[in-house]
Amino acid sequence: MAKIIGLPLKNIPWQDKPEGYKYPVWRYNANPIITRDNLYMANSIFNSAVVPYKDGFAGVFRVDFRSRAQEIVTGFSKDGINWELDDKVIFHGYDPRMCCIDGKYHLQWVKHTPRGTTIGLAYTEDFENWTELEDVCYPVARNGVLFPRKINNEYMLLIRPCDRGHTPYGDIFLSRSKDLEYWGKHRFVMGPVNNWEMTKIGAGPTPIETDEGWLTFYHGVITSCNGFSYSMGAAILDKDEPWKVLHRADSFLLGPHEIYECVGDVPNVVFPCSALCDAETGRIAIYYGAADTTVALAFTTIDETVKYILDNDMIK
Ligand code: BMA
Repeated sequence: MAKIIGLPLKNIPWQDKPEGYKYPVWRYNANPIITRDNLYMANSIFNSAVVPYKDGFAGVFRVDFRSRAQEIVTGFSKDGINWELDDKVIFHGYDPRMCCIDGKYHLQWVKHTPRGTTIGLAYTEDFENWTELEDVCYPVARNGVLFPRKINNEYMLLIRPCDRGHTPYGDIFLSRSKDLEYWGKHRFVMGPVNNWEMTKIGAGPTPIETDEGWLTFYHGVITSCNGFSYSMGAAILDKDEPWKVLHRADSFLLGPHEIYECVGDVPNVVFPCSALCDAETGRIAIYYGAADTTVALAFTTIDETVKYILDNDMIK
């Protein structure tokens, strides 16, 4: 039995696994939970991140408006499923991730610069006032994901160097910092190996601390005759040296199957950006962008996921 190391989250959104379902991650039966109808002038609302906040939840949402500007807005929810989005743009860019460290909510997002995208960092305590930090690196990079605590006195960030377009390659690296300002001591973490992720991979939700190491969900991309197809994989990274991959599933855990994952602005995309977890019960709720159009929700437990990774482990 694997254990999540962290806080209890009694009000985690949850649905039991459907009877007879064999796979480790199952979908919320009323998906998608957020559509373009959640915000006036939205073309699509998708790859987004949520955290426990006060007696409910807060989130940072990717909204592509009807102008097709890519923006980030905040939103709030009592139950993690029904969300009220604010129309005020907090940052320009896309694919936000978020974690809480010492009472500060840290946002990482893909930030546009005239020379391509980089990873922006900012934090807030109240989701109103934001302090923006230096960009993590020079362009071009995407999929910046911060670990939820310092490890041996250093912040750690997963990052995916890329090009200015729809990058046809991509490995996950890790950068370290003592102050969230200067980043270095870069390490290679992992690259595509299996067919389902052969084109590129990128980190997803904030890694989850467990007694086995850091459970890290990520997206992997295969290129077919019809273009890219995005699925969700999982690996366990070393507790103290998280650039070391201890275990990694050779097959995806969630891929585009349902209609809202297969049809949309970009078909066949499951793009996880956030996971809530309850250390008491081992429950995990994963928020993912579906077909670059909506936000959907899926569930697993630490036991189900770790068992699947170990049963299909490609690290021998
Ligand atoms: C990536 C990013 C994601 C998007 C995905 C599929 O390069 O732009 O935001 O979900 O492509 O289009």
